Amino acid sequence: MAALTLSKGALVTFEGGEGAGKSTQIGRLAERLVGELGLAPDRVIRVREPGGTVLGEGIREILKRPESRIGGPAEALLFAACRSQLVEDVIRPGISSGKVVLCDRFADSTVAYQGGGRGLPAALVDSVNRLACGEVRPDLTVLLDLDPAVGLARASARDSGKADRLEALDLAFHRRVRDAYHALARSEPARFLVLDATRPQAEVAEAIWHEVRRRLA
Ligand code: Z5A
Repeated sequence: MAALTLSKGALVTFEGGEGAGKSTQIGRLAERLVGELGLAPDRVIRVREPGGTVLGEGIREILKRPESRIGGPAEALLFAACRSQLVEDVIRPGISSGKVVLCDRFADSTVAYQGGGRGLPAALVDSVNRLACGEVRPDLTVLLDLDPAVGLARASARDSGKADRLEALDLAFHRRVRDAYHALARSEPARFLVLDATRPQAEVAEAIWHEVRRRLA
């Protein structure tokens, strides 16, 4: 298992279905990296996918809008365009300058949603991810795992019942996404930390902190 060290930068990605608690846990981890580990605030970067750049935020709006008509391959390419720009503008420079980059979704999301959910061929998904990420790979990926029915209900409660284009897809789609995440985690056990996202927020945060500290030590 590759150890993250404070002398060099690191990429920690958060994955899982809607409402799994990714944003919540990224916020908690960022606070502890600064407050407990003593990293300067500017050494911790938080980004989200799709988004994090002017291009990415623009495409995000199109991708989420319920009325957008986007086929599977176009969807994969749009997510890849966002990722490519984010890697170039923020992630690669961040890691090179010794920062800890906390990313809300990354290439595994395309494997899970466009591969598992939409059924695009794995080879196609791999090639767009390779184009978008280049040599950049997460040092640690936290997979927050929960039944999609529970996650969608959480997201819906948070957003007053409004569902975006992807959230509105049926439960079977979201179950395929979850299965794809499980397969990814099984194929790279050293990179993935899989946590039961139905546990209380504080317990999930503690498990993440334990793993991050162990790797940063
Ligand atoms: N997508 C894709 O298809 N392909 C790709 O390559 C990429 C993305 C990169 C992005 O949506 C969509 O794009 C996403 C996948 C797709 N779509 N779908 N469907 P997004 O960025 O808007 O949202 P998201 O990434 O799906 O996350 P989210 O719904 O915002 O949820 P979250 O960040 O994981 O959860 P949260 O906001 O931290 O928590 C949700 C609520 O649950 C909130 O009220 C919390 O207080 C509560 N919560 C959090 N933790 C707990 C625990 N432990 N117990 C109880 N309640 C909790």
